[in-house]
Amino acid sequence: TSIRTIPTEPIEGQKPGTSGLRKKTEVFQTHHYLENFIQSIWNGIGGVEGKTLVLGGDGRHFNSQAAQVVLRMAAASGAKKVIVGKRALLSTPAASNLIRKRGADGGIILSASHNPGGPKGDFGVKFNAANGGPAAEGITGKIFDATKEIAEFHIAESQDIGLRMTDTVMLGEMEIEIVDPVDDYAELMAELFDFDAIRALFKSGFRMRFDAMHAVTGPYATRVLEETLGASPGTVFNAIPLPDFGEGHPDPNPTWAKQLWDEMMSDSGPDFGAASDGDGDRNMVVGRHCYVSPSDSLAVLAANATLVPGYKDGLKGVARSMPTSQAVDRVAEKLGIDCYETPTGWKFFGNLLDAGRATLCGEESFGTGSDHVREKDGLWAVLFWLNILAVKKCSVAELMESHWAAYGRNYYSRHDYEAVDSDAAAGVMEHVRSQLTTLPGTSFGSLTVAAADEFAYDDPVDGSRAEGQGLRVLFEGGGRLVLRLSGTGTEGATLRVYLEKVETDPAAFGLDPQEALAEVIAAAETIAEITSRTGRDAPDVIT
Ligand code: VG1
Ligand code: CO
Repeated sequence: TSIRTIPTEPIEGQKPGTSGLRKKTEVFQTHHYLENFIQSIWNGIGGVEGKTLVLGGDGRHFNSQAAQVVLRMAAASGAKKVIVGKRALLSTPAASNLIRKRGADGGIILSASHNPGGPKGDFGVKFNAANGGPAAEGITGKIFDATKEIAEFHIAESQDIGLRMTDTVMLGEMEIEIVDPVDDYAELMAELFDFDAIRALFKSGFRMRFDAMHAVTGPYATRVLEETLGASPGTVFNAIPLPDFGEGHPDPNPTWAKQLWDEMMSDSGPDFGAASDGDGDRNMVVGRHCYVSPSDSLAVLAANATLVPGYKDGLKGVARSMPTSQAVDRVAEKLGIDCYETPTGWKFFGNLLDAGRATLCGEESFGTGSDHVREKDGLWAVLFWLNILAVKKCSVAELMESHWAAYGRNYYSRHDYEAVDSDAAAGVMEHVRSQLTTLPGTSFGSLTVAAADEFAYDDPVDGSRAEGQGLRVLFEGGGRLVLRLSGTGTEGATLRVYLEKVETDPAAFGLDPQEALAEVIAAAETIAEITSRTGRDAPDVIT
C-alpha cells in the first residue's frame, strides 16, 4: 500500500462543541473537510503510531464513506489496529464499551447524535479517549489548535475495505478487526441487570414499545429486548437503521417520538414505552399516561439502584449537569452520598467516573449513564427501569408517585428556541448577564431571586476550570431559571431555557409542569426578553 501526503490548508470553524464536531453533511463532504479534521485529531493527540483505535458510527448518510477515510488515514499514520463495527456501525455506548474492554487507545465515533441525518442533514465526528469517554476539554482544545495549523494529511491508497462480515483483514501494515456491533454490549448488559426477572416480567404479560427511530439502537434493542428477554416481536419499532432515519428527527422526546407518545397516552397503551436517539446514548422513558422527565428518571434510578445486581452495593456518588433538575440531589442527600454538578456534556463526567467519585450520571437532555461505560447509554437506562419495575411490580405512574411522596417533586421543563439569529441569541445572553449583580433580592410574582451567576466548574479531580457554562438565576425555595446556548447545533443559535420549581406539598404533585412552572416561565420572559429579542413568541420544542 502506498501512502500519499496531501498538502492542505486550515479550514475555519473546526472547533469541537458539546459533543464532537457537527456540521451539515455537505460541509463534511466538501474538499478535505473530513480529512483535515481526522488528521488534526491524530496531530492533537500526539499521533496514532502503534495505537489501537475503535471505529463506528450511527449509520447516517456518509457514515460508510467516512469510515473508509478514517481507516485509510489511520493506516497512513501508522496505527497498529482498528476495531470496527460491522457495516461501520456502533452505538456510542457500545463504542465506549469496546474501547475499554479491548484496552484501545481511543476511538472515532461518526455521529451527529440526535441531529437529523441525510444529504441535507447533519454529520459529526467525535474522538473518545482510552477511558472510553469523550475527549476532555484539554484534548479537544489541542485538536482545535491542530485544525488551525494543519498543512498536510496522510492517507493510504486502497480500495474500500469490505465491512459487511466479521473478519480480520490488513490494510498495509494495519490490522482491521470487523466485529459484531452488538455482541460485547449485550454481554455487558447481561452482567449488570437481572435478566431472569425481566424475562419473567415480559412473561407475565407486561407490554412494552421501544421506538428505535430508525437509528442505531434498532439492532441492539431487538437483540436484547426481543431475542434475549422475550419481549413480543414488534416491541421494537422503527428498528431498521436508515441513512436518513426515515426522514425523522432521531431525538427521543415527546415531540419527535410522537407515535410512541400517542400510544403511551392512550388508555389501551402498553405498560412501558422507551425511545433512543441517533447514536443510542439518549433515552426517553414513558409509562401509560405518565411521562418521566429525564431529571426525574436519574433520581428514580439513584433511589432504586440497589435493586439492580450491577449496583447492589450502592452508589459511590452521583453527578448531574448543571441545568439538570435537582431531583437527584434530594436522593443523594438521603443516601448520604456526594452529588456533583458539572457543565453540560458527558465529557465532564469522565474524571468523576474514573476517580470512583460517581457511579450514576445524568443530564436533563434524555441522557443517563453509569460507570459501566464512559458515555450516556440509552438502552442501559431502559433496562435499568425494566429491572426496577420487575422487582417492584408496580406501574411507572405508581413508582413516580411514591418517589415524589418521599422526596418532593422538582417540576422541570426545557424550552428550546432553535435556529435563532446568532446575534439575537447572544443579545439575550448578554442582557441577562448584565443583570446578574442586580437580580438578587428582586421579585417576580411570588418568586424572589436569591442569587444569580454564570456557572463555572472546577474539576475536583484534575483541577481544570471550565467557564461560561450557562447563566443561572436561583430563586428562594430552590426554583431556578437557567439559560445557555447549544453547542451541538449547525444552524444559527439554539437558545435553551431551563425551568425548575421545587414542590413539597403532596396536594400539588399532579400538575402539568407547564402550569406548575408558569411563574418561572413568566420571570424568564421578563428577565431575558426572549420574545422581543428573538422575534419568537413560543419555543420550538418543549421537553
Ligand atoms: C446537547 C445537550 C447535552 C448533551 C449534548 C450531546 O448539548 O443539551 O446535555 O450532552 O447535546 O448529546 P447542547 O450543547 O446542544 O445543549 V448527544 O446525544 O446529541 O451526543
Ligand atoms: Co446521542
